[in-house]
Order: sequence, then C-alpha cells, then structure tokens
Amino acid sequence: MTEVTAIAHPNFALIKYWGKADSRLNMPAMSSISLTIDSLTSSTKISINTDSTQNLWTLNGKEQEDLGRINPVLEYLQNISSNNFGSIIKSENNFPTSAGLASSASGIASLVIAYNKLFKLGMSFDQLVKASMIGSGSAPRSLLSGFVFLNIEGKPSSQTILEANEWPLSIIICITDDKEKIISSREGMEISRKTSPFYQAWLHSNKTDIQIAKSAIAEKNIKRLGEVAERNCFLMHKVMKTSSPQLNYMTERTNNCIKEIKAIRKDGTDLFFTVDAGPQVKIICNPEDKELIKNRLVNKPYVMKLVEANIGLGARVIDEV
Ligand code: 2P0
Repeated sequence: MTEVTAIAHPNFALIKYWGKADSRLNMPAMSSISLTIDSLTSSTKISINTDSTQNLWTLNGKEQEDLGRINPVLEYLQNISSNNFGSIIKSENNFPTSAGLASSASGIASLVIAYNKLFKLGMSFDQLVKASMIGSGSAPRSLLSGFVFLNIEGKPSSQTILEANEWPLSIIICITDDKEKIISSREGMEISRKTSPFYQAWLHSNKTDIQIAKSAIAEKNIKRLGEVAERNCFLMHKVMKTSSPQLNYMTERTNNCIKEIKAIRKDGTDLFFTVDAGPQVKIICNPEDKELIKNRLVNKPYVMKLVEANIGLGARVIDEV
C-alpha cells in the first residue's frame, strides 16, 4: 500500500465547548454533544515521502509553507509509528475553510484515519481520539457517526449516543458569509477563558446541559433538544461577546436568519438552530418540514446559499492503492 485516502465530515455541536483545560494537549475544558453532517466532506490523501523524512502538506490545492496545526498531530503519529518516512498530505474541503463550518475537525479526523491505515499503526480508538484532539478539540467527534458525545470527565472519550437512522433529522445550513474568520477558535477560546466574566458560569452550566440534551436525544424530543441547544448556543456567544477584545462571530445577517427561524417556529413548525465560531446558521428540523423552511429562507438577502444535509457517518478510508 503506497497511498490512502480517508474522508470525514464536520460536526456541529448542540452542546458546545468553548475553552481549553490544557492547551498543550488541546484538551477541551468541557464535554460536548454534536451531530456529524453528511454532505460536507474533508478528504485527505496521504502517500509515503520516499525521498525524505519531511512532511509536505497541500490544502485545497495550495502548498502550505508550514504544517501549522497538523504538525503536533504528525509528531504524535510518527511517535507511534516506527518508520522514519515523511508523508505527502493532500487535504481538500468541499466547503468553505475556516468559516465556522468545522473544517478543522473533519480535516484532522480524515488525516488521522488515513495515516493510521497507510502506516499500518493499528491504533486503538483511544489513541485515535487523542491524536485527533491534538489537532482540533472537536475532531474526535468527527471520527464517529450520528449524535456524538465527547466526554472529557477522566480520560477523554468519544461515543455515538444515537445513530442517524434511529432519529433521521434534517439539517439546513444557511451560509451567510464565506470569508475566513479573523480570530481563530483557539485564540478566541483563550481570550474568553481569561477575560469573560461569564466564563465560570458557562463552565458550570455544561454538566446540566449535557444531561438535558442526552435525555432529549434518548426521548427523540426535538422541542426539548432545541430549547437546550439554543440556550447553550446563546450562553457561548454571550461569553464570546463579553470577552476582551469582544468576539463577535454572529453578524447582522446571522441575526436576521435567527429572526426568520423564530418566525417559522411561531407559525407552528418544529425547528431549532445553532451558531458556532462563524456567521453561519445551522437549522435542525424534521425531514417533512425541510421544503417549507427552505422556501422561507431561499430568497432572503442575508442568505448567500442554503446547504442541505443529513446526519452522517464517521471518518473512514475510501481508497487505498
Ligand atoms: C464546538 N467550536 O463545540 C465549538 C463551538 C466552535 C464553537 O470546537 O482550538 O476546532 O482549533 O482545536 O475544536 C471549534 O474549535 O478548536 C469548536 P481548536 P476547534 O464545536
């Protein structure tokens, strides 16, 4: 085997993490629950660099001058591996990179899965979690399908708590802007941890929100899940906005989108939304309501594009030669 390609999908957190417990291991300060999204995809093709021990990385066709966030992941993987080869890594996203669509989670998860296969490392799931987390705190969630719980109590673990086919909700992503964010999540989290007066309250609310979300998922109760997800999202953005400097990932377009979503709900449709470290709005709804919701949003001036998705699969190898 000389070349392996793996894919992974981004995940959107319903109960979010914002803040690190350990910046060296890139360990989240709180647990989270996410949905893996099927129609957005990161793909990583890795081949062995037979000429040197150097690792070379191309992202969306552009050679990267430095390895950035994948460097510590490669160091961890090379430590497990007994070979001295470098690797040639080609990563592609079929969606905007660094725009609040969790491209780093899917990119890192696909890299770890491809590397493990190419170099026949036979890593345990715990090792896959650790390697992915070093690259992106939310990447261990993209290893898995469905509703995923990333538990940071004790040794971090990632597990599917409900598969997509057990509760096949639909997802509509409102892209309001596709520019790269100015302050990365990593920088933003540190700023918030150090400066927001609401950071401790945010940290303490996590356990309760996780419990409520887990029971709402077990009951397949979209209203209850939506209430806790939206409350959790607003508290995270309150922490961001009260940081110094202020972190305003939500824009006027984001707020207009949210207003329309609330109006749709008032008119009798069950749906809820979440917003991450970027201006996009992710809507979760029952499949039978998807067309009605899309029709209400499609021609709005604050919506650049609507992307439909279902709950998707975890990271996996798709090709080996
Ligand atoms: C989440 N976010 O739970 C939260 C909500 C963004 C807002 O995880 O520092 O890619 O690069 O490892 O995990 C995005 O940050 O951060 C994220 P780094 P990560 O989905």
